[in-house]
Amino acid sequence: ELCKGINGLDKVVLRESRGTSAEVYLYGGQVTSWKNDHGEELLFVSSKAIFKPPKAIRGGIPICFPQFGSHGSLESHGFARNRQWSIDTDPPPFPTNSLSKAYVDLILRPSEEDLKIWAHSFEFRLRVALGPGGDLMLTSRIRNTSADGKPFTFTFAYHTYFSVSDISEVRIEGLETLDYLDNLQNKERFTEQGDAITFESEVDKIYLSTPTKIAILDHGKKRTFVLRKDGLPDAVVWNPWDKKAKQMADFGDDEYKHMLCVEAAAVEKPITLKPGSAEQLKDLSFCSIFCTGIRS
Ligand code: TA6
Repeated sequence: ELCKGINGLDKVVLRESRGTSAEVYLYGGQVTSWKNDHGEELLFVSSKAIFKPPKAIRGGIPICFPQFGSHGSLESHGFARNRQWSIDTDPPPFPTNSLSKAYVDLILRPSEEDLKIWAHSFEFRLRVALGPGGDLMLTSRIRNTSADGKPFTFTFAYHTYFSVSDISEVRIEGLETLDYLDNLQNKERFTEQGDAITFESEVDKIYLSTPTKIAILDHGKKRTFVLRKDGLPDAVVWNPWDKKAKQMADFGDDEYKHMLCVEAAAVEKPITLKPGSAEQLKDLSFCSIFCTGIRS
């Protein structure tokens, strides 16, 4: 269902028979809402988010492409998150989404202006689907459509903002003992010690070669998010904490307590795509998030 969202921007609303729903803005190809069958919102969007180009929407799931963060010469997190995407009304079958009836395919192709800042022709297909169990599934299929025969290289992330009760009540399982690059310490490499990850101050880390399954446990809301991913070896964990929160115009001063970004990503080893038959169609990434009552 295509309808008008904030500031008249186009959005697609997906509904699944058990009552779960999701909303995707064509601006940014950005998921901004995912609700469970009790109508509870599972993603965080700032009350100060600006739903207006050229600013990316603060919250939901921004798509970082063709660059994650400042890992390159483009604007931070690339340009896909502040471009207008279009709907493909005749999408191809995807093996990963065969179970889902509630889905939409959004397409992004570079404009003439985009080609001036990143000289590679591509087609980015983002499928957003609600699974039969209420899980949210995102699949990205990126094609190199260059006529010049040259490969291109990019970094990527699903910059997912989870809604949490209180950051002090949250822990992440699946990243302990892994290596990470710390964005707060010149992107230097460290090794995580000890148990599950908990939060007491600003965090901005890129965990490397992470497992395909990561769990985010929220004791306050008695909820667990299980993130599964494929084709995306890294996992970024970010919370701006109080000082950074105050510096962001589109983020409330206390909102850091109620959000946590855990992002399926490919940062350390950029992905290279060749044009031409065999490599042209490549399922880049799959990310699904499932939310349940907390494990005992
Ligand atoms: O994913 C973490 C990060 O790269 C942080 O460094 C932080 O700045 C955040 O993303 C938000 O970036 P943005 O450009 O949306 O303000």
